[in-house]
Amino acid sequence: MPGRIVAVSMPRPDRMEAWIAEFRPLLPGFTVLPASEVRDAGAVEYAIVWKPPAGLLKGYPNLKATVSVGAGIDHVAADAEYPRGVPVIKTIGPDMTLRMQEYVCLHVLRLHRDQPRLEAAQRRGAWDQHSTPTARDRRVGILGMGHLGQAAALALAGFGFDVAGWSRSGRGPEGIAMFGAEGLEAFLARTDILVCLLPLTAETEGILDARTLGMLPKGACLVNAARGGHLVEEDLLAALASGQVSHATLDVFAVEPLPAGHPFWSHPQVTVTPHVASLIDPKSGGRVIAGNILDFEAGEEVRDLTWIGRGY
Ligand code: OXD
Repeated sequence: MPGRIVAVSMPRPDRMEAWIAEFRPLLPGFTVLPASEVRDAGAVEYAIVWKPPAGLLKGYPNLKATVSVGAGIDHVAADAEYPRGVPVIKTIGPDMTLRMQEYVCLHVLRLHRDQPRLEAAQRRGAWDQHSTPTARDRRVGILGMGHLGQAAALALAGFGFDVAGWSRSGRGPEGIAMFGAEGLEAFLARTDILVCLLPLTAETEGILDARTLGMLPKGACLVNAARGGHLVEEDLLAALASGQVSHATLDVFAVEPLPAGHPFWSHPQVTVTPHVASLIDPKSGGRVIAGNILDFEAGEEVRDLTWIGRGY
């Protein structure tokens, strides 16, 4: 008899095995099983998921909470049958935050220092010596000032960049200029390098389109480390062709893996990375997830607990 069950569902069985091996010793009192091996759906109290199949979670009548193996919960919300009263716990540990800071700083610095142009020059064997502005003359804008957005903004400010943030509430950390819901146009107009770290919701889907890209200063750059659904891909291709956007660094795509032959793969003004900005690993992620489940069980506050449909 498995007793109280934690069911795990992930699209890649090879990765799921490594996660389950981490969870088992960290969740004493629970039987941790792949969802496909659960025989008594009524015994499932927690589900740890990444892109769960539609309808899976509504099949657990005693589910107390769902855990997203990542900061985003859009992959859970995508299940129209999700039992709305069941909370979702996001996974945002210190390692994920650090990785996102690293990714954002790496790519903002790369664009700031014109590295794509230097790399293209190297391929041509050209000595393309030119100077770039210093960080204090480069205006970086972070779209989405949740936990990861704030951490990225502070790390960039540490390099001396002129950093601003945009969030619906307009609230952000001390020292970062903030713009609220009404200030999107002004925020974009002062942004040379735009970094998208928004959650994907009905309100933010397609936010990076011809209209908003057109509000950036001509020749601005984009880094999207949030979700492919934020970006209207054809609008970006048009903005790159017209010079409105000079370079885009994309970690996330409407369809992942990015299909073979997609124009982004070979576009000289696009850098593609395979959704690795803040890829969570079983060692550190396992501790964060198990800790959140145990806190929830003990009735303690879980900071990253939310509900589907709450907005962003
Ligand atoms: C996440 C991600 O949501 O890596 O954490 O995309």
